[in-house]
Amino acid sequence: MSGTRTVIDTVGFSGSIAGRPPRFGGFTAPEVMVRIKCDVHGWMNAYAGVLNHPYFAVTANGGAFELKNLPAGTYTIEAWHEKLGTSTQSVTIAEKETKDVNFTFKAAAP
Ligand SMILES: [Cu+2]
Repeated sequence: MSGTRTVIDTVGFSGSIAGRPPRFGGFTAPEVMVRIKCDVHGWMNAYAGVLNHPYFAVTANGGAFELKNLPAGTYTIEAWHEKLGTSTQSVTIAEKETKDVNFTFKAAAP
């Protein structure tokens, strides 16, 4: 689950250009992350995480996140940042237990 793949490479996705049919056929398998970009405007892009479970979160402004209602078990939690890459941690959680997991990303020196 590392790196990114650009799945949508046509403006047909938005239907913004007449006569160009959409080429996007949907997601068929879990994948993190899929880059979505615009062929017309180079600065327009987004990322989508395609998962087959409900245990994911987008961080708040301060970086906090919550994964609620995880069944007891051992999990690999992966944090992803579009410029800083990924970081993983293993966590074992019991029924109704709450645990803190912290990720630190270091930006490259300018
Ligand atoms: Cu655009």
